[in-house]
Amino acid sequence: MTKLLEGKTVLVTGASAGIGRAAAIGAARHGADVAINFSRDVAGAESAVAEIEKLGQRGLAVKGDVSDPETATDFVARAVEAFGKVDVFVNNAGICPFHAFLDMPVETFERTMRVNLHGAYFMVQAAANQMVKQGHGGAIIAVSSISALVGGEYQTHYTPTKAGLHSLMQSTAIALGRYGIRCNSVLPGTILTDINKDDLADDEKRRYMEGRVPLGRLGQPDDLEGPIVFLASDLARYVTGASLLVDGGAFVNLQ
Ligand code: NAD
Ligand code: RM4
Repeated sequence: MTKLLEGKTVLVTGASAGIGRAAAIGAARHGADVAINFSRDVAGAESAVAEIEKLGQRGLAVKGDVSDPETATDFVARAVEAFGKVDVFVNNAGICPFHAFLDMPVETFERTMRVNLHGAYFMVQAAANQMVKQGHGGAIIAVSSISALVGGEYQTHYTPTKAGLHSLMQSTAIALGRYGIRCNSVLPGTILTDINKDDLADDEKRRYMEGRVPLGRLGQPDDLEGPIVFLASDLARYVTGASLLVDGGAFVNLQ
């Protein structure tokens, strides 16, 4: 296999499980040293680092809640201390506490904004400052969502954060282009992870969601590995400000 990220240092937020974990392990499979941020799941973080090391790469887990801006500067500083640089930053951490619109609790709305959008803003800023200081460019990838483009009845707090991430990558692509830093997003469809386990425990909803996908199945976390590694790699050297749907065709499936 051609290794696409040989010699690079990759940082991924929220990588103890799900898509973030798949991205971190995928980066290691492609020759990168990988630092992961995690919030609470120590066992998940340790096992992700063990997988990275099993692939012959260096791994590091740094604990921190991304809703606190200091987590961002700490994560980047710890990664630089361990690996000397940051080449790729993947903003993945996110929450989606499904809830109806009319009685959305203020704290659920605010927490979702703070984790998904404010957290991303300060993480991307900290990673970009480090890349600018290094002077050899870099790649930033946000895990946005198909939900940046379409709505969800129980996601009125969540979809604006995903549209916000998509927009953040467009604006940072402009702000950081002169430094050779590329900014793109992936827009996953419905991927089977902890974030939607309860929501998809409803058989009728799960069948409906599966039925919307032309490729005939819901996604798995490692379906995101290739698209994220591609955008991180030099194969995507002239790609910035772009977004890549990774949804089995769900978005285009009108009729
Ligand atoms: P997941 O619940 O397995 O992963 C979310 C990760 O974020 C977990 O590791 C969690 O610990 C971490 N996290 C949550 N709050 C955090 C905080 N405050 N600080 C640090 N880490 C925190 O679910 P997932 O599906 O892998 O989600 C990853 C990303 O993918 C999210 O941003 C989500 O919006 C996005 N996404 C998921 C789907 C899907 O269908 N699963 C679709 C589109 C986009
Ligand atoms: C995604 C999309 C999926 C949902 C997850 C939580 O953005 O809306 O359908 O399961 O979020």
